[in-house]
Amino acid sequence: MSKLIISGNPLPNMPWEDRPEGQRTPLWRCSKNPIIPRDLLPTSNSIFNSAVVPFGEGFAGVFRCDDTNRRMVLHVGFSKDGVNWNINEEPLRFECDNKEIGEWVYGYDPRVCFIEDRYYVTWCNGYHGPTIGIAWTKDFKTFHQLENAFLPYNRNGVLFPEKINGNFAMLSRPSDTGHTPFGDIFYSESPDMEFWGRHRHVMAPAAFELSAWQCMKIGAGPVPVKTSEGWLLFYHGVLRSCNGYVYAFGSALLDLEQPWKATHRSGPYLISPQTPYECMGDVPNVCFPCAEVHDPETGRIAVYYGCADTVTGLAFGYIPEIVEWTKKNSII
Ligand code: BMA
Repeated sequence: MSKLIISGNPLPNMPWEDRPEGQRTPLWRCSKNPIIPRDLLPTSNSIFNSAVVPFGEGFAGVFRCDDTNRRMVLHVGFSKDGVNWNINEEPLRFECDNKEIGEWVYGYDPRVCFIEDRYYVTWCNGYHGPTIGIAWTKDFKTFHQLENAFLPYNRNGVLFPEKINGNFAMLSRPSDTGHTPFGDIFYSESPDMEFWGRHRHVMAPAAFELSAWQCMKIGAGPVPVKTSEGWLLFYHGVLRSCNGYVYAFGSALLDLEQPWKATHRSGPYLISPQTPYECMGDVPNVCFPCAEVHDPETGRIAVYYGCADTVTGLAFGYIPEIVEWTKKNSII
């Protein structure tokens, strides 16, 4: 194969650890995991399923910090190295011209995506049930909230980092009000970040016999990474065991011009709950990726993922290896 081309700005200061000796899978865990403890804030019950992007000389993020009332709230954080974080004690509050939309109910599982000249936050926003909220910021101080993207109920709204066919594009996962026992990934486009349409089906859960970790529901994870072999998407998949839901994640490649067409999709998972901090916590057995940072020059990628709905973990890999692995192990 000719050299894989990876989009994005150089990021030589990204968090990184070399592959441990004997490690055979394409992603390996950070030795400092969990990098964010549950009680980093005086009022936090748990900090997980959070979004990180390069910002200024370092990194910024929007974090899901459930508080000790067990309310789901978002907080802004900053870091020099992407590993050690300072998270604002005050919750993030969005500015919104429309009171009906801007009224805060709850928010969780944020993603942050840089498009053109600003950072967009998408999150699971409480509005008569969960739906996808959208806001933008340029400085991680003031956030401007826009209309919700979809009707309730929806989760896992993940933007593409550039327009597709002239429109903004987003993956999402229609759901229900509870612990949804189903879920396919869909794709939608918008000319203005307000009106969303051209909805297309992307992927359904896999057949149990083919790939059991993703046989009940699936949902997009971090913002997709553009490569010459397609959009690299990490996504979570859920299996229902006799002890409840188990969340792992794998990878897929989506067509560059028609990203609702998945060309490859991994049968094996990349990361599944195996360490104590992934297997024990408020919701045991959850690995839930929401963000990535990468350096196109070296092909290095770091994936941020929530662990057991309690703490935040980090895993490392090389994009060209992950792309090759996804193709080699594809179930489509
Ligand atoms: C999903 C979301 C995630 C959570 C997961 C496991 O429905 O609520 O925030 O990590 O369940 O509890």
